[in-house]
Amino acid sequence: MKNIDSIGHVTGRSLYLDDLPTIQGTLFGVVFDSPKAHGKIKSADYSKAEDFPGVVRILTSKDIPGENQIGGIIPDEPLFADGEVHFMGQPIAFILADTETIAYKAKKLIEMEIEELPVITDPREARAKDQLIFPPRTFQVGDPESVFDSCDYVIEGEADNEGQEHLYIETQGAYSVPMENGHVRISSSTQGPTAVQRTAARVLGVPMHKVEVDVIRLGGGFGGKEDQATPWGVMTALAAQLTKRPVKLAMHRMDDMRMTGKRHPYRSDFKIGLSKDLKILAYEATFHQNAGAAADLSPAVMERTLFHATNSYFIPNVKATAYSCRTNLPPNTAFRGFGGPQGMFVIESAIAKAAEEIGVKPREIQKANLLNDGDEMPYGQIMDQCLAKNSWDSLESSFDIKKLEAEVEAFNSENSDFKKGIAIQPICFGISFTNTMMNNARALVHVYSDGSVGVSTGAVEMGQGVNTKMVQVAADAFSIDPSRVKLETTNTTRVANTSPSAASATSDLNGKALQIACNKILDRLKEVAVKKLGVDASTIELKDEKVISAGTESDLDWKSLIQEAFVSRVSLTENGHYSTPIIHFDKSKEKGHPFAYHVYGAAILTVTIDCIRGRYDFDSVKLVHDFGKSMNLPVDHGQIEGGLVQGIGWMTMEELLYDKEGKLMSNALSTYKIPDIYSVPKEIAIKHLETEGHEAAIQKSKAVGEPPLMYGLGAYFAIQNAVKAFNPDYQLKFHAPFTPEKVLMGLYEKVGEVVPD
Ligand code: LUZ
Ligand code: MOS
Repeated sequence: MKNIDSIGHVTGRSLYLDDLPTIQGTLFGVVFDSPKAHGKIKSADYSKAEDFPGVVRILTSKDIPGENQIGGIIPDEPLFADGEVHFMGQPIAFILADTETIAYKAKKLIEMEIEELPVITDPREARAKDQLIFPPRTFQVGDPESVFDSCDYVIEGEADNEGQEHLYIETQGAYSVPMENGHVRISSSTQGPTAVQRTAARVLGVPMHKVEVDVIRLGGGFGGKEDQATPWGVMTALAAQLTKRPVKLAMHRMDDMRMTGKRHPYRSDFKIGLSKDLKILAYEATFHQNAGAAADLSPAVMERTLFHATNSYFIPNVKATAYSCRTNLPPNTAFRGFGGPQGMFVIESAIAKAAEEIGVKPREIQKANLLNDGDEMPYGQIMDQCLAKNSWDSLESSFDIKKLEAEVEAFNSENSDFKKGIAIQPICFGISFTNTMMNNARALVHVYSDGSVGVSTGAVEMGQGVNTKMVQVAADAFSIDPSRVKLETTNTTRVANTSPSAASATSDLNGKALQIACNKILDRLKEVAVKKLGVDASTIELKDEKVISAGTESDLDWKSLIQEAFVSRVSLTENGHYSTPIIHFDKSKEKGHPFAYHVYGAAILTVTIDCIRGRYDFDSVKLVHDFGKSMNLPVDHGQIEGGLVQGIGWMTMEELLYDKEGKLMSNALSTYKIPDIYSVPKEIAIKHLETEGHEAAIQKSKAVGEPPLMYGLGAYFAIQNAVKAFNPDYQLKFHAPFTPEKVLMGLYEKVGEVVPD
């Protein structure tokens, strides 16, 4: 089935927040944000701005009737800074004016004196100064410390990664409309409508039922709107409540980039011990997560780093410790992979360094340590239906790795100005919110008397195609044409208490809830048919819009059956609730079974570097991916291609830079470069791992949102491999992204020379 949004998207007819018709009297909001990364607000003078013609009101922390608190996991983040500022871009005030232009002009008239305090941007420095957001956590199995002594090889090192800007095409925004009796209706570009609702209620000082949040669709989220769409929804709701006028905020790109958090940079240490036959016997990792100035989702992100610290490998002795470090950057947040990629980068770096020192190829170590059924992960889950080896074997048999390597070597021996590099990247990603409680969803289904169907779920469409999958689920359950099914907006009054659309779990959770709702209606419809036709209940089925009884088509079709049910006063509405079975996790022991299942795969990445200029092109990425039984291959391929390219971007060209004062230097599309059509791999070959799929996956079609991003990790190692082919003096370094500048430095680095990082 085609993505139901494809025509709308290419013709520009799909509606986004900024396309909503503006109601007469709407005010436009612009955020006044901190110009300093850390300091005390000594004085604030809004009078000139307030007097500017067209300015209606300026809101600050003093105007908040409820709590000035938006922290979701830890209550440590004010909506508006009060007394102190902790990062550049922190909201301090909200200017409301008749037009956005006026609000921007007034912003310049605000006078503020800030006494500067020391700024920390580096997580190691933060840890040294005891600036932790919450206490560190350790996942451990066995005892690596006692095992290192008996290892044939022990290798230590550091591996660092920088952040990543989400760069959703649609920037953050919200449009709030005051309703009667103090109710407010928020249209939000959020992955988490309930988070917006809950937080707005808290800040406005009203019960949640007075806040309705509606989401049509998002022009991309990637995690950036899991938590950080909330402040804008709340600010506009507050403003609507106080002014009794509709209030809109549609952020400009540079405001968005400056004020919002990104993927977490990490600074990490590793120690890996191997036997002569390349078995990894022990692994230690210490992660320093750059959380930014407040917790946001950092506790959960850090947890997922620990869960994925060993990627697809079985290691009997592991100790992984993580520190969430408070710095004066915007609070970093969810980003596709959610800390998993950061953890996986470190083990892959450790393997690359070990391979170099032992004198083998990284793939030999990777292959020798792949997970098997029955292996215990450091967090206690015993692997079953494990496909790490199957993926690798399928990669080897589908794409001749040795031949590809030989081609790279042949190219490198014949060329001096260009070199090729190759890397293999296996992945293993756990599916479920790591916070067990969040793994539930609901769906509301109406069958209208004309046989058309309206479906509401907690799923937010953000380009990933979840609405298309939901249409498929409902159409399949009823065996009706998909054109009869309409996906409604995501709305907190129709589906309440939702988890955000995140963790790759949205189709599974909401799809299963939807199946439950549809099946309840279906059961009632069958009873109606049995009565009407006077046949045996056990032989009734609905197929292709026909009622089949004992294998023969009856006179009843979908429409007449619905009519019959309607006149018989049978309910045509149902609610479905699904919560993932089996999963559990005990934080006091750091053990359990947190994931419903894992998604596997393996990729071969080949790159050509230009040894005069330092630039590079990816020739091809060939991969084997575990889709389960994909329910929509075009949609799933879209996720593979997009995720892969986003992962390569993070590892290569996307360079997020803050200066020592905590100011974002790469603050616009002119200075922050993401992959475009010219820089994507010239070939992306996707092979499906043939499997039965997993029961916990919707229609056995496994989660596909985040896992493919991690194929991109291989980009770093492929480039490094090419640099080494040109310059044998080059010393392996693990500090992503591997920008063209760094490639150039690496190409010409000499033994003993210290190259600035
Ligand atoms: N969000 C969250 C996520 O709250 N918990 C998770 O485990 C998660 N995983 C991936 C992406 N978002
Ligand atoms: Mo996410 S990182 O919003 O699944």
